[in-house]
Amino acid sequence: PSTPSQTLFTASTKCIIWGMQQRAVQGMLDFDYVCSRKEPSVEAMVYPFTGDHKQKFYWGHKEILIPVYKNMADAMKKHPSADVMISFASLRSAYDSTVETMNYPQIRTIAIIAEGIPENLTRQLIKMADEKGVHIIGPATVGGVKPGCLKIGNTGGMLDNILSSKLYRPGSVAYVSRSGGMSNELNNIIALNTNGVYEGIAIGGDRYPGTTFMDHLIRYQNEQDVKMLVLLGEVGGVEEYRITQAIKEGRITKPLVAWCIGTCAKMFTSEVQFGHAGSCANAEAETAEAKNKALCEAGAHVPRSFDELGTLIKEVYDNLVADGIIVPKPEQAPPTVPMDFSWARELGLIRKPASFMTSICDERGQELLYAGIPITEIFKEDMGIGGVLSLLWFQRRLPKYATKFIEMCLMVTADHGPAVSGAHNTIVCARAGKDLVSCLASGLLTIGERFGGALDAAAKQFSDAVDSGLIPMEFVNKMRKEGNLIMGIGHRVKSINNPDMRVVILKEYAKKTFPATPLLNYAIEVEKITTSKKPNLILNVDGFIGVAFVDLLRECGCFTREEAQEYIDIGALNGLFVLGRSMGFIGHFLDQKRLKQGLYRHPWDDISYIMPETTSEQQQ
Ligand code: Q5B
Repeated sequence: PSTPSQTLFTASTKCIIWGMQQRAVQGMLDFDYVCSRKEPSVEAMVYPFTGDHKQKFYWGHKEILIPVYKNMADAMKKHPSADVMISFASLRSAYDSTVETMNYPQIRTIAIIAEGIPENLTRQLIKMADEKGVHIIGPATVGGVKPGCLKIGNTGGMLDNILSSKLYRPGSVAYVSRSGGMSNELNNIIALNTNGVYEGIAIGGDRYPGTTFMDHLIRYQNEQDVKMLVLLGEVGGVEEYRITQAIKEGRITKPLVAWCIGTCAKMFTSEVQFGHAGSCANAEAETAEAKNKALCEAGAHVPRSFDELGTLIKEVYDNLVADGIIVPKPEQAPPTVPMDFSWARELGLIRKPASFMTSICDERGQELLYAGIPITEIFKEDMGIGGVLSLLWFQRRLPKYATKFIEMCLMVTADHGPAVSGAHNTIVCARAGKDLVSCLASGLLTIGERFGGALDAAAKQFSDAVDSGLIPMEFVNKMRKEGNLIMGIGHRVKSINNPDMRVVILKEYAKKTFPATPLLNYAIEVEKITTSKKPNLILNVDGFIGVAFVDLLRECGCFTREEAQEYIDIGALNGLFVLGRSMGFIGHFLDQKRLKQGLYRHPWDDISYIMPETTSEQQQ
């Protein structure tokens, strides 16, 4: 870069973030806040895949909005004071977006996080950046940190790490490393052994980093408040020799503690490629050992092993303190940043009563669970709709005969022609041009005690009668005396002369498979009495399912008497008709649409218009 000694970041540095990286942005804002920055370092975000909008973040306790722009041009125009771009672009888009960024002279520093950008493209970016005097940090880096000023993206980890490494206020030690992970190690080592980090940059693991060790060390050399330097190099490349040269030529005069990692490479018989693209020694001079030796000979403080790095840093630091070059400042507690709720809960620091409780389905884990049973098992066991319903409605596996009965109920109630209330409503609604959900809802809303929704009331009336010891005749008389219809009795078209085959099928099955059917037997006795009065006062489909289901709940052995009663009381049984008939209503909706039926208007001749009688005065 044309101005290598430039200070990159100050306490008023403003950045633009490329990419929808909310966590990284929140981390930067928390860092800013804990550093007592006056304003957030993040001005705006650029994300080409959504329209312009705002994202909500925390600034300490407060909530703030940060604008997101679809176009970089808009972000630059609206935020002319931003001079840092932190690019989370993928390795595929990083080149283009960095070239675009360099078209805006306001941007002086670009951090490129992406790993795996082709080397020829990176070299082109470096050339362009050199021509324009732009500093590139990366690619393949976490970025860097300057306490009190700026944290690039995820550098330094979470807030607890920032606090423990004292990155919220500047120290006197500036470092440069390749790796982001190792830079965090350095943050810790430096915090433990000195008055802290002044600035730390991870130049990235690629063979061609945008800026080099030298670029940053020379900057640090020129920063008055930097009193000592730390270099964490790596096996591979010859960059460290430029530093030895600079020390020898007196361009680097501040004490430098240096170590190149990768000395273990000599333990392998073949060439070793470490994690970074650039960390492979192609010649003896590129080995970590050779570079450590050269650094030591040039006058850098080089430990015998990485383990001794901290001790040596402390030794050099203590000497600077003893010489009065560093005067440690009294520590001041940083402002507290509220901990994120989810993190605090993960750490077990807080608890909060949940607003909702649920006990039937859990979708959070690897597999969807219905009442604790993984969905794969449900299919493996071929539990069917009846099995699923038994889990979701009754929270337990019911025996096969019971789940089959549930399925039979759904099958027989699926439809009963276009003339019934619900289907009629669905049809009229469909012909008014409404959508599936509206038409279905319109049909479902007719379900009630007269039509299709008499199951629960039938279950209750009949079971109460049996439980209170009324014989069928007493029950019928009592209901008549009270002026109440018996729920589940009576049908508009079915009668003893025109039996409802749905009921016949279900009755046969229940009698054959249920352990006992006391309530059904009772209802059949009631039916004998009511049909003797009128042939259509049969035990209808609602009534049959209602009473048979009480028998199932009470006799199958899966429920206590109280549990069985609870399902009757909370009104579970109408659900069977609602679910079953939804199939039919949807069928009617599709049918009307398919038949291209127009808007329905009921004919006048089928409506009896009865106006209130008017007096002669009113007529005048
Ligand atoms: N009477 C179902 O009435 C209907 C009596 C009764 C004692 C009774 C009526 C009723 C109870 C509710 C019920 C579910 C309205 C029906 C269904 C699904 C469906 C529908 C489909 C499908 C029929 C004539 C005489 C009067 C009444 C007496 C009538 N019901 N007495 N207990 N329950 N039942 N709903 O034919 O002395 O002459 O004045 O409300 O179970 O919805 O296919 O259509 O799948 O879609 O109009 O099957 O029974 O009889 O009201 O003219 O009464 O019988 O007191 O006596 P009707 P009404 P009286 S299944």
